[in-house]
Amino acid sequence: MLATRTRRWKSVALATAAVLVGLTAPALTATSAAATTTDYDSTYYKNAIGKTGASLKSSLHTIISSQSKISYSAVWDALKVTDQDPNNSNNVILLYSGVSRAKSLNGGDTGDWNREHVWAKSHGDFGTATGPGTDLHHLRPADVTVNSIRGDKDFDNGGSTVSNGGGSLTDSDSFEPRDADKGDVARMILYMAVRYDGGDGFADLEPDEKVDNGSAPYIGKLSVLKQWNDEDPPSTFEENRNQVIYDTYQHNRNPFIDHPEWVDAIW
Ligand SMILES: [Ca+2]
Ligand SMILES: [Ca+2]
Repeated sequence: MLATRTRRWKSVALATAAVLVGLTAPALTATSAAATTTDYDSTYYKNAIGKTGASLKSSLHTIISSQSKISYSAVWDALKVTDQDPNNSNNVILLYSGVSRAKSLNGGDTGDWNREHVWAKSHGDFGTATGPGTDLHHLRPADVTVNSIRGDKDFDNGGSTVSNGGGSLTDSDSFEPRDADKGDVARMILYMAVRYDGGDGFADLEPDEKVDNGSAPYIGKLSVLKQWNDEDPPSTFEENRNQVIYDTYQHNRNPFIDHPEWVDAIW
């Protein structure tokens, strides 16, 4: 069951229309993610509601750290469920390119899809041991070639067109997903930052403002991720995979899919 969601604009800037006809069209600009309520506020998120900043982040860490974990080999079959094409149950939808591809084409050859770590596993060097490297909340099916082009780059705007990348761009030190995946990427990265705080034998993952983080446990750029969270609110597809992960696999949720306004409340 999907959580019901009520949105309202927290703040809306109305550009003043020019009085004289023909000069300027009125513009309506959303300036932050809409505040939301979900079915989980009085239960799952009970201890986080009403908090902001470090207090909210700490509460959410405790809440989402209660979870089941799966092995890296089990991730293949899980992705065939979490990312199933709603219009073709034989296929999955690939991150970045947005194409629908046969579930049976999972593998490592050109034309296959494989397991994209949106939080690149070299950033904090957590590998594919059961833990952050097998956390479905940031793993997505991606085209093998596009996944290789993204590599372990940080996220930022700009670059040249990625071949078969659905409109994604890249340059020497960063990757920009296609518009429809920008918010998804932001919410996955920030989920990882809240979930992994160094207390479980893995690095404390955090966002920062850099694009040359290398193997440090950071991913940038935070200011760009915040912008992407605002520009690309959670879709039905994204909400569904959050629900499937919660119901079937890990029994924890990505708070930023349920409450995208919590991104600005923390960062
Ligand atoms: Ca999206
Ligand atoms: Ca962290």
